Amino acid sequence: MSANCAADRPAGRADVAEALRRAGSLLLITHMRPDGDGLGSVSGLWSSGSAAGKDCRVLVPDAVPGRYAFLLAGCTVEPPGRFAELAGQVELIVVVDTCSREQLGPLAEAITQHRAKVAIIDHHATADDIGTAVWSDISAAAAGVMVTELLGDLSWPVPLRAAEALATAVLTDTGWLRHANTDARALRAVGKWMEAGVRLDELYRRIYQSDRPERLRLLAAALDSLRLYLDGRIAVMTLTRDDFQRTGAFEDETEDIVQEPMRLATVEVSVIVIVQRNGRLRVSLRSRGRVDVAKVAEGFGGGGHSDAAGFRRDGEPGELAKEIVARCAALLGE
Ligand SMILES: [Mn+2]
Repeated sequence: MSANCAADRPAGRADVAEALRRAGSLLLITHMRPDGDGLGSVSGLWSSGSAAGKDCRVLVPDAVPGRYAFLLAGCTVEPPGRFAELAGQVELIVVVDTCSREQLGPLAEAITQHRAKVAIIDHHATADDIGTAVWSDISAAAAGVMVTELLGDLSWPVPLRAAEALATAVLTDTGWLRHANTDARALRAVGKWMEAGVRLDELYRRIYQSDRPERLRLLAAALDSLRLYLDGRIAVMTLTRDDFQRTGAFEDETEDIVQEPMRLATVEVSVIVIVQRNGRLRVSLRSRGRVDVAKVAEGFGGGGHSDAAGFRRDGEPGELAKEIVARCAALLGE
């Protein structure tokens, strides 16, 4: 019997598929600091849902990074200020790639009033009680894998741009099929969209080889700040306000820089501390597997996956870096 047989499907998947099938109007939402998975999944649902005759609206609680603007080209992206009005109008609110109120930023309070019509499609461990139809699958490499499977269940038409968006979702959350979360299920989703006409080389170029020189200079500044601890097992980089001013880079151009120290054979954990425009510190962590960085981030009020997590905090970058290194060292048994 195939793993795709209806009898084997988790209840959440059937509940969410049914909610999507029934609703005539959808409000599609993803998390703060939206990434390729959140935006790609929303975009895929938006264009496929629209092709299926649904009235689809998209609302993003934070700025859309330039790198991913193509995913929502031609789509009216509603600001968070319109949430209350739109949430009242639509039949179903679909929250994709998060189930954490904190990750919804300005919508965190308002969404609780609409629990009865909220559906969740998510693959994170942090799960608040914000929806009634909830498909949470931490084994899924990306929310885009789950949306791919849902669209198969629904038999909705999938225009090429939806296929591109969903391929982007899976490819970006798996580090272009390099990270430990890459599995056969993720490859099947990508394979499906390749068969629909998606060109992976063109997507790669559009997403990762379309940087501005300012971003490359910011990367240089980050590499220049690299400090190694514990025989090179912990890497810490810092980006200051001066780095942004000097290079002219934007705050949304820091994505994936934290990945760079993983080029070093010794590195188990990579950390980047970024001083935001508002003066707060934003920290991203990556792990090669020995340290559960979600646990580290949770200790500072954040969260994420065991191999990719983050948090925000007030403080001084050097002091915070020391604290993080000490926590990671403890988890490495040092
Ligand atoms: Mn994701």
